[in-house]
Amino acid sequence: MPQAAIFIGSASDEDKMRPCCDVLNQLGVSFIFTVTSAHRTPDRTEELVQKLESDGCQVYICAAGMAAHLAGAVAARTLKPVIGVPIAASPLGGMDALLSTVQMPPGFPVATVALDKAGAKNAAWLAAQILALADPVLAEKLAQTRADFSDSVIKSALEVESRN
Ligand code: RP5
Repeated sequence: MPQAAIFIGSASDEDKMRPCCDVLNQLGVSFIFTVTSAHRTPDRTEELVQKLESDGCQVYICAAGMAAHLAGAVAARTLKPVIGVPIAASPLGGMDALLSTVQMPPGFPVATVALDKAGAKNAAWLAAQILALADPVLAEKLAQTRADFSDSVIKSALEVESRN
């Protein structure tokens, strides 16, 4: 049973979302990573959510570009948390996907993170934080990772200062 699902609207989104898989793998969170489109494969999107709901998936991460309706389409079909990653895939530089993802009507929230790879990573962290509410081992891994981030800043500070 995957704990999380990552959907991308097109194979062209894959490179930008691989960092999401990397973070989940690093934290030991099980997931499926697949392509489905709100517009091109609406039936597949519906079937995937139905199957994952019955398999016990706890959180969805949806990444799409342009008129990005994938996260919203999933949010309409589940009560589990849905995290949206807007992808910059058009001459509008991702503003189209950002607004399409974030501006959900009341009652159907999509927790929208940053665009592209930064958002991909934070989508994974946020999904892990949600799962950690009921998983003390994962919560400890997250705490350790925060400590590692802190250590790396201190190390960088010492290196920069040593060059003064
Ligand atoms: C969206 O349209 C996808 O998520 C992708 O970001 C964008 C372009 O898709 P392709 O034309 O590259 O398949 O649905």
